[in-house]
Amino acid sequence: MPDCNVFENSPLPYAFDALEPYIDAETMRVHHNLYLQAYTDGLNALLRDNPGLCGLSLEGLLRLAPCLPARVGVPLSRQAGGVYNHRLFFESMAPPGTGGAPEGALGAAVDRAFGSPEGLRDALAAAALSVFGSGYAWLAADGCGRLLLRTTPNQETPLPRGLCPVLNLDVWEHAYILKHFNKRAAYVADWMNVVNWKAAAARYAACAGA
Ligand code: MN3
Repeated sequence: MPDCNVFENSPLPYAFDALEPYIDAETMRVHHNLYLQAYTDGLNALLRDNPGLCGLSLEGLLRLAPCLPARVGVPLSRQAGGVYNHRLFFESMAPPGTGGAPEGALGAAVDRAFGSPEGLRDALAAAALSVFGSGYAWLAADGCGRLLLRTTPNQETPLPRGLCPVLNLDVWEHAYILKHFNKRAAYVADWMNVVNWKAAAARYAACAGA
């Protein structure tokens, strides 16, 4: 049997309480240590049962999943999606005052697509509020480097649609219920204070092949 990737629960790039007062420490601890860990364990179990999938990257697994029989493809897209989406979500945030603003090539693309950073924030918030039930709002780049917003249900990603994710916003209730209860709009407004625009700019540059 070939060696198989064993995915590890990558540590948060900041302390659990680093996003206070906007995102509380207990939410971050539960979200990382329980939710992302569970998806990581689920993905590893799936790879053990399907050694033919071993050796692929997370992105490679997610692009392949829709092409597989549903018996394997559906659980694979859920578990690999849960790992990919949470890693990106945690990397999409930074302690208040440290995330910068949309600048450089990202800033120019934001202005072209949304008019201004405020226009992007408003449109992203509206997208996040439009998700019914569990899912994500995404800022992504198409093959021409244009920015667009998408939403996905559950743990789906825009990768099989050929889009390159720049940042994502987790609107599953577990992302905010401990602090914001059922007030998703309050959570989204708080979240805008901890966006890591520097990481988004680096990701956008990678998407554009710059
Ligand atoms: Mn989550």
